[in-house]
Amino acid sequence: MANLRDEIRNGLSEALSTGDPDAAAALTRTALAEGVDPLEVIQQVIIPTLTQVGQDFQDFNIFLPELMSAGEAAEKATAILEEAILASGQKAASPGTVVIGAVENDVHDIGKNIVCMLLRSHGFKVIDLGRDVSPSTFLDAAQKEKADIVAMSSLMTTTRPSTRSTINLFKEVGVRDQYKFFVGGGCVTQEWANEIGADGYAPDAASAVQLCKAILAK
Ligand code: B12
Repeated sequence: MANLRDEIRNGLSEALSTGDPDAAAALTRTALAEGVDPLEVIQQVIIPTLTQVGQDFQDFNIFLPELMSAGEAAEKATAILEEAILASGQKAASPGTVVIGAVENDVHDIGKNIVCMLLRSHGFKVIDLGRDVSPSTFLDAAQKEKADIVAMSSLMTTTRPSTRSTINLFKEVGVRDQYKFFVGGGCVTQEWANEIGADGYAPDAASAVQLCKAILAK
Protein backbone atom coordinates (compact mmCIF):
# COMPACT_ATOMS: atom_id res chain seq x y z
CA MET A 1 0.00 0.00 0.00
CA ALA A 2 1.22 3.49 -0.88
CA ASN A 3 1.80 6.23 1.67
CA LEU A 4 -0.60 9.12 1.94
CA ARG A 5 1.14 12.16 0.46
CA ASP A 6 1.19 15.32 2.60
CA GLU A 7 -0.42 17.28 -0.21
CA ILE A 8 -3.46 14.97 -0.19
CA ARG A 9 -3.55 14.71 3.59
CA ASN A 10 -3.55 18.49 4.03
CA GLY A 11 -5.87 19.11 1.09
CA LEU A 12 -8.43 16.59 2.30
CA SER A 13 -8.28 17.88 5.83
CA GLU A 14 -8.85 21.42 4.51
CA ALA A 15 -11.73 20.24 2.28
CA LEU A 16 -13.40 18.58 5.28
CA SER A 17 -12.97 21.45 7.67
CA THR A 18 -14.13 24.04 5.14
CA GLY A 19 -17.01 21.77 4.11
CA ASP A 20 -16.16 21.29 0.43
CA PRO A 21 -17.68 17.91 -0.55
CA ASP A 22 -16.47 18.01 -4.16
CA ALA A 23 -12.86 18.64 -3.21
CA ALA A 24 -13.15 16.02 -0.44
CA ALA A 25 -14.45 13.46 -2.94
CA ALA A 26 -11.80 14.29 -5.55
CA LEU A 27 -8.92 14.05 -3.07
CA THR A 28 -10.27 10.80 -1.62
CA ARG A 29 -10.43 9.32 -5.12
CA THR A 30 -6.88 10.50 -5.84
CA ALA A 31 -5.62 8.84 -2.64
CA LEU A 32 -7.31 5.56 -3.59
CA ALA A 33 -6.02 5.78 -7.18
CA GLU A 34 -2.50 6.17 -5.75
CA GLY A 35 -2.97 2.93 -3.81
CA VAL A 36 -3.45 4.34 -0.31
CA ASP A 37 -5.24 2.03 2.15
CA PRO A 38 -8.78 3.45 2.68
CA LEU A 39 -8.51 2.78 6.40
CA GLU A 40 -5.41 4.94 6.52
CA VAL A 41 -7.40 7.84 5.06
CA ILE A 42 -10.05 7.37 7.76
CA GLN A 43 -7.57 7.12 10.60
CA GLN A 44 -5.05 9.72 9.48
CA VAL A 45 -7.36 12.38 8.07
CA ILE A 46 -11.08 11.94 8.65
CA ILE A 47 -11.09 11.15 12.36
CA PRO A 48 -8.50 13.77 13.44
CA THR A 49 -10.07 16.47 11.26
CA LEU A 50 -13.58 15.84 12.58
CA THR A 51 -12.24 15.77 16.12
CA GLN A 52 -10.75 19.22 15.51
CA VAL A 53 -13.99 20.45 13.89
CA GLY A 54 -15.89 19.25 16.98
CA GLN A 55 -13.45 21.10 19.23
CA ASP A 56 -13.81 24.29 17.17
CA PHE A 57 -17.60 23.99 17.43
CA GLN A 58 -17.40 23.52 21.17
CA ASP A 59 -15.09 26.54 21.47
CA PHE A 60 -17.47 28.70 19.36
CA ASN A 61 -14.82 29.15 16.67
CA ILE A 62 -17.29 27.72 14.16
CA PHE A 63 -21.09 27.42 14.22
CA LEU A 64 -23.77 24.95 13.17
CA PRO A 65 -23.66 25.66 9.39
CA GLU A 66 -19.91 24.98 9.32
CA LEU A 67 -20.35 21.86 11.45
CA MET A 68 -23.02 20.66 9.04
CA SER A 69 -21.00 21.23 5.90
CA ALA A 70 -17.98 19.50 7.45
CA GLY A 71 -20.30 16.57 8.24
CA GLU A 72 -21.55 16.49 4.64
CA ALA A 73 -18.04 16.56 3.19
CA ALA A 74 -17.00 13.74 5.55
CA GLU A 75 -20.06 11.68 4.57
CA LYS A 76 -19.12 12.02 0.91
CA ALA A 77 -15.50 10.97 1.51
CA THR A 78 -16.44 8.01 3.72
CA ALA A 79 -19.00 6.74 1.18
CA ILE A 80 -16.20 6.54 -1.42
CA LEU A 81 -13.89 4.82 1.07
CA GLU A 82 -16.66 2.39 2.01
CA GLU A 83 -17.02 1.27 -1.61
CA ALA A 84 -13.27 0.67 -1.81
CA ILE A 85 -13.18 -1.30 1.45
CA LEU A 86 -16.14 -3.45 0.48
CA ALA A 87 -14.77 -4.08 -3.02
CA SER A 88 -11.52 -5.42 -1.55
CA GLY A 89 -13.19 -7.49 1.21
CA GLN A 90 -12.93 -11.23 1.07
CA LYS A 91 -16.30 -12.96 1.14
CA ALA A 92 -15.93 -15.43 3.99
CA ALA A 93 -18.73 -17.32 5.74
CA SER A 94 -20.52 -14.87 8.03
CA PRO A 95 -19.21 -15.01 11.61
CA GLY A 96 -22.56 -13.63 12.82
CA THR A 97 -25.34 -11.09 12.50
CA VAL A 98 -25.06 -7.58 13.92
CA VAL A 99 -27.98 -5.20 14.28
CA ILE A 100 -26.58 -1.68 14.57
CA GLY A 101 -27.85 1.88 14.81
CA ALA A 102 -27.30 5.34 16.20
CA VAL A 103 -29.50 5.52 19.29
CA GLU A 104 -32.71 7.48 19.69
CA ASN A 105 -32.38 11.23 19.00
CA ASP A 106 -28.83 10.85 17.72
CA VAL A 107 -28.28 11.60 14.04
CA HIS A 108 -24.48 11.24 14.05
CA ASP A 109 -23.78 8.29 11.80
CA ILE A 110 -20.35 8.76 10.20
CA GLY A 111 -18.60 6.63 12.83
CA LYS A 112 -21.37 4.02 12.88
CA ASN A 113 -21.13 3.76 9.09
CA ILE A 114 -17.41 3.09 9.36
CA VAL A 115 -18.10 0.35 11.92
CA CYS A 116 -20.71 -1.13 9.52
CA MET A 117 -18.37 -1.16 6.57
CA LEU A 118 -15.53 -2.80 8.51
CA LEU A 119 -17.85 -5.46 9.94
CA ARG A 120 -19.19 -6.16 6.44
CA SER A 121 -15.69 -6.35 5.00
CA HIS A 122 -14.96 -9.02 7.65
CA GLY A 123 -17.96 -11.03 6.49
CA PHE A 124 -20.51 -10.11 9.17
CA LYS A 125 -24.14 -9.80 8.18
CA VAL A 126 -24.93 -6.23 9.21
CA ILE A 127 -28.44 -4.87 9.57
CA ASP A 128 -27.98 -1.10 9.67
CA LEU A 129 -31.02 0.55 11.24
CA GLY A 130 -29.64 4.02 10.50
CA ARG A 131 -29.88 6.87 12.95
CA ASP A 132 -32.33 7.99 15.65
CA VAL A 133 -33.22 4.36 16.34
CA SER A 134 -35.72 3.75 19.12
CA PRO A 135 -35.31 0.93 21.65
CA SER A 136 -38.32 -0.89 20.17
CA THR A 137 -36.84 -0.71 16.67
CA PHE A 138 -33.64 -2.33 17.99
CA LEU A 139 -35.75 -5.01 19.69
CA ASP A 140 -37.91 -5.77 16.64
CA ALA A 141 -34.90 -5.97 14.32
CA ALA A 142 -32.85 -8.15 16.70
CA GLN A 143 -35.72 -10.63 16.98
CA LYS A 144 -36.64 -10.61 13.29
CA GLU A 145 -33.02 -11.00 12.14
CA LYS A 146 -32.08 -13.47 14.90
CA ALA A 147 -29.12 -11.21 15.64
CA ASP A 148 -26.10 -12.29 17.65
CA ILE A 149 -25.05 -8.74 18.50
CA VAL A 150 -26.87 -5.47 19.07
CA ALA A 151 -24.48 -2.53 18.54
CA MET A 152 -25.38 1.01 19.57
CA SER A 153 -23.63 4.22 18.65
CA SER A 154 -24.03 7.37 20.74
CA LEU A 155 -22.15 10.62 20.19
CA MET A 156 -23.84 12.93 22.65
CA THR A 157 -24.19 12.97 26.40
CA THR A 158 -27.90 13.70 25.84
CA THR A 159 -28.43 10.49 23.83
CA ARG A 160 -26.20 8.22 25.90
CA PRO A 161 -29.10 7.23 28.23
CA SER A 162 -30.82 5.65 25.21
CA THR A 163 -28.19 2.91 25.26
CA ARG A 164 -29.39 2.03 28.75
CA SER A 165 -33.10 2.20 27.89
CA THR A 166 -32.55 -0.05 24.89
CA ILE A 167 -30.92 -2.76 27.02
CA ASN A 168 -33.63 -2.28 29.64
CA LEU A 169 -36.36 -2.89 27.08
CA PHE A 170 -34.75 -6.22 26.13
CA LYS A 171 -34.65 -7.07 29.86
CA GLU A 172 -38.31 -6.14 30.33
CA VAL A 173 -39.44 -8.52 27.61
CA GLY A 174 -37.14 -11.24 28.95
CA VAL A 175 -34.77 -11.57 25.97
CA ARG A 176 -31.68 -9.73 27.25
CA ASP A 177 -29.57 -12.88 27.42
CA GLN A 178 -30.23 -13.85 23.81
CA TYR A 179 -27.95 -11.07 22.53
CA LYS A 180 -24.59 -9.44 23.15
CA PHE A 181 -24.73 -5.66 23.48
CA PHE A 182 -21.91 -3.40 22.33
CA VAL A 183 -21.69 0.33 22.66
CA GLY A 184 -19.41 2.94 21.09
CA GLY A 185 -19.20 6.53 19.95
CA GLY A 186 -17.61 9.70 21.25
CA CYS A 187 -19.39 10.03 24.58
CA VAL A 188 -19.32 6.34 25.54
CA THR A 189 -16.63 4.67 27.65
CA GLN A 190 -15.88 1.25 29.08
CA GLU A 191 -17.14 2.54 32.45
CA TRP A 192 -20.45 3.48 30.86
CA ALA A 193 -20.70 0.07 29.21
CA ASN A 194 -20.16 -1.56 32.62
CA GLU A 195 -22.69 0.71 34.27
CA ILE A 196 -25.51 -0.15 31.86
CA GLY A 197 -24.64 -3.86 31.76
CA ALA A 198 -23.47 -3.94 28.13
CA ASP A 199 -21.18 -6.78 27.05
CA GLY A 200 -18.53 -4.57 25.52
CA TYR A 201 -17.23 -1.23 24.34
CA ALA A 202 -14.76 -0.38 21.61
CA PRO A 203 -13.11 3.00 20.98
CA ASP A 204 -12.85 2.61 17.19
CA ALA A 205 -14.10 0.59 14.26
CA ALA A 206 -11.12 -1.77 14.03
CA SER A 207 -11.44 -2.75 17.68
CA ALA A 208 -15.23 -3.06 17.25
CA VAL A 209 -14.57 -5.82 14.70
CA GLN A 210 -12.13 -7.56 17.08
CA LEU A 211 -14.70 -7.31 19.87
CA CYS A 212 -17.45 -8.86 17.75
CA LYS A 213 -15.15 -11.66 16.58
CA ALA A 214 -13.91 -12.39 20.10
CA ILE A 215 -17.35 -12.58 21.66
CA LEU A 216 -18.70 -14.90 18.97
CA ALA A 217 -15.68 -17.20 19.25
CA LYS A 218 -16.55 -17.88 22.92
C1 B12 B 1 -20.00 15.72 12.14
C2 B12 B 1 -20.73 16.13 13.41
C3 B12 B 1 -22.08 16.46 13.28
C4 B12 B 1 -22.87 16.27 11.99
C5 B12 B 1 -23.24 14.76 11.89
C6 B12 B 1 -23.29 14.26 10.46
C7 B12 B 1 -23.44 12.76 10.41
N1 B12 B 1 -24.05 12.29 9.36
O1 B12 B 1 -23.00 12.03 11.30
C8 B12 B 1 -24.12 17.19 12.22
C9 B12 B 1 -23.84 18.55 11.65
C10 B12 B 1 -25.46 16.68 11.67
C11 B12 B 1 -24.11 17.29 13.76
C12 B12 B 1 -25.22 17.71 14.47
C13 B12 B 1 -25.19 17.95 15.84
N2 B12 B 1 -24.12 17.86 16.66
CO1 B12 B 1 -22.42 17.08 16.14
N3 B12 B 1 -20.65 16.59 15.77
C14 B12 B 1 -20.05 16.19 14.68
C15 B12 B 1 -18.55 15.93 14.97
C16 B12 B 1 -17.75 17.16 14.50
C17 B12 B 1 -17.90 14.71 14.35
C18 B12 B 1 -18.58 13.35 14.66
C19 B12 B 1 -17.92 12.31 13.80
O2 B12 B 1 -18.43 11.94 12.75
N4 B12 B 1 -16.69 11.87 14.19
C20 B12 B 1 -15.84 10.97 13.38
C21 B12 B 1 -16.26 9.52 13.60
C22 B12 B 1 -15.42 8.61 12.68
O3 B12 B 1 -15.94 9.21 14.95
P1 B12 B 1 -17.00 8.52 15.93
O4 B12 B 1 -18.37 8.88 15.56
O5 B12 B 1 -16.55 8.73 17.32
O6 B12 B 1 -16.87 6.97 15.57
C23 B12 B 1 -15.75 6.13 15.85
C24 B12 B 1 -15.75 5.51 17.27
O7 B12 B 1 -16.42 6.30 18.23
C25 B12 B 1 -16.35 4.14 17.08
N5 B12 B 1 -17.80 3.95 17.13
C26 B12 B 1 -18.79 4.77 16.70
N6 B12 B 1 -19.98 4.18 16.87
C27 B12 B 1 -19.76 2.96 17.40
C28 B12 B 1 -20.65 1.95 17.78
C29 B12 B 1 -20.15 0.77 18.35
C30 B12 B 1 -21.10 -0.29 18.75
C31 B12 B 1 -18.75 0.63 18.55
C32 B12 B 1 -18.24 -0.59 19.19
C33 B12 B 1 -17.87 1.63 18.16
C34 B12 B 1 -18.37 2.79 17.59
O8 B12 B 1 -15.89 3.79 15.77
C35 B12 B 1 -15.90 4.93 14.93
C36 B12 B 1 -14.82 4.82 13.88
O9 B12 B 1 -13.54 4.60 14.44
C37 B12 B 1 -18.59 15.77 16.54
C38 B12 B 1 -17.28 16.07 17.25
C39 B12 B 1 -16.61 14.84 17.83
N7 B12 B 1 -15.48 15.06 18.46
O10 B12 B 1 -17.12 13.74 17.77
C40 B12 B 1 -19.75 16.70 16.91
C41 B12 B 1 -20.53 16.47 18.22
C42 B12 B 1 -20.76 14.98 18.45
N8 B12 B 1 -21.80 17.13 17.93
C43 B12 B 1 -22.29 17.76 18.95
C44 B12 B 1 -23.52 18.48 18.97
C45 B12 B 1 -23.84 19.26 20.24
C46 B12 B 1 -24.40 18.46 17.87
C47 B12 B 1 -25.78 19.16 17.75
C48 B12 B 1 -26.66 19.09 19.02
C49 B12 B 1 -25.54 20.61 17.32
C50 B12 B 1 -26.77 21.50 17.32
N9 B12 B 1 -26.70 22.53 18.14
O11 B12 B 1 -27.72 21.24 16.62
C51 B12 B 1 -26.42 18.39 16.57
C52 B12 B 1 -27.20 17.16 17.09
C53 B12 B 1 -27.97 16.41 16.09
C54 B12 B 1 -28.55 15.15 16.69
N10 B12 B 1 -29.81 15.19 17.15
O12 B12 B 1 -27.90 14.13 16.76
C55 B12 B 1 -21.38 17.65 20.17
C56 B12 B 1 -21.93 16.71 21.26
C57 B12 B 1 -21.61 17.26 22.64
C58 B12 B 1 -22.01 16.35 23.75
N11 B12 B 1 -21.55 16.62 24.89
O13 B12 B 1 -22.68 15.41 23.71
C59 B12 B 1 -20.01 17.22 19.52
C60 B12 B 1 -19.12 16.34 20.42
C61 B12 B 1 -19.29 18.54 19.14
C62 B12 B 1 -18.81 19.31 20.35
N12 B12 B 1 -17.56 19.15 20.75
O14 B12 B 1 -19.57 20.06 20.91
N13 B12 B 1 -22.88 16.96 14.27
